[in-house]
Amino acid sequence: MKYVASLAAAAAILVTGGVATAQQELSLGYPLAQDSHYGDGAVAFRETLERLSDGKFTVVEHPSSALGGERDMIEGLQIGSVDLVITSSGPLGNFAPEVLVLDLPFLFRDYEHARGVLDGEIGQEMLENMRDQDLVGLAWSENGFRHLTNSQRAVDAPEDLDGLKVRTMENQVHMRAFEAMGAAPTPMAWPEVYTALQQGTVDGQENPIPVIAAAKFWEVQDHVSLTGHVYSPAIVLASPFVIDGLSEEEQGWFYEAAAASAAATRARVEADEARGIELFREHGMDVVTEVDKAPFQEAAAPAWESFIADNGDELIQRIQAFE
Ligand code: EAX
Repeated sequence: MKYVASLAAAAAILVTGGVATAQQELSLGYPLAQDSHYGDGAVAFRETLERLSDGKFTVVEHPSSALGGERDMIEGLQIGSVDLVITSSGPLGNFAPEVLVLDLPFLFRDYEHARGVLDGEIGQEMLENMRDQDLVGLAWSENGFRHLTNSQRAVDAPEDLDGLKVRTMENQVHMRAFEAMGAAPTPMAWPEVYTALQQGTVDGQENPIPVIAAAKFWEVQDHVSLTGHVYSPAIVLASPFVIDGLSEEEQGWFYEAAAASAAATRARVEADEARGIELFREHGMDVVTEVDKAPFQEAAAPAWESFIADNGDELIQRIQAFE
């Protein structure tokens, strides 16, 4: 009922050439500032959808977690209080457990591998299956390979993580991996992270270069280690309340807008990565660029074992076999 009321409030009647068309204003939430890879993705989504639909659908951006944390926004899609979301896949496994495989540390070899799997059969199956969770997966987008930052010391081996309080996303696979690597993982929603780092509630956090830059973590963290311990997908999601009932052509506009969004986000991830290390150093951070990944991978192995015990390894094998 709430949705119907808000839709009615948001809908205006647009009269073009004597034909009355309902115009629909849609909310698009994302966790980062507008000047970020998600912001670039949001602009591309908005411009593409408005162009394809000839203004029938308009999009209002709500950056910087204005509509809540990532988990809150996903719940909002399910009940129809939020229309569109760009989010990391961090909390997504709590809704669609199948995607948890993507969170395994050191699963993806590089960007090409990750993008290929997500845009290919495996990723597309996952998007389709999200319908069962009252979510419409429009396209996989990108956050990037995650790296560790902290306030205490330069980290270049798992031993350096010993006892370090590291904020992780609300994701069981990530928590298990950090525990196995010797850290003390503390799950926390994104909107709380900056303050937790500032106040020393946690010593560190891990995120891709574009997120570290967008959040200006140099203000609260001294050390960065390019551990690249896990690839972090992002996703463009819509509420079934928006998509259901649209014609096939209209639905197609949303998928096309999401594809344009993912492309713009990935391009910005690449640009941010190219200038990230220099930017961090300019802001006084100590950056460990040469990290030997093998010992981290070995230390994180128990996270794989727990995952396989619960879910088997069929999907892992399909992903690893992807060329
Ligand atoms: O989506 O919570 C996180 O660490 C995410 O990577 C961040 O919100 C960007």
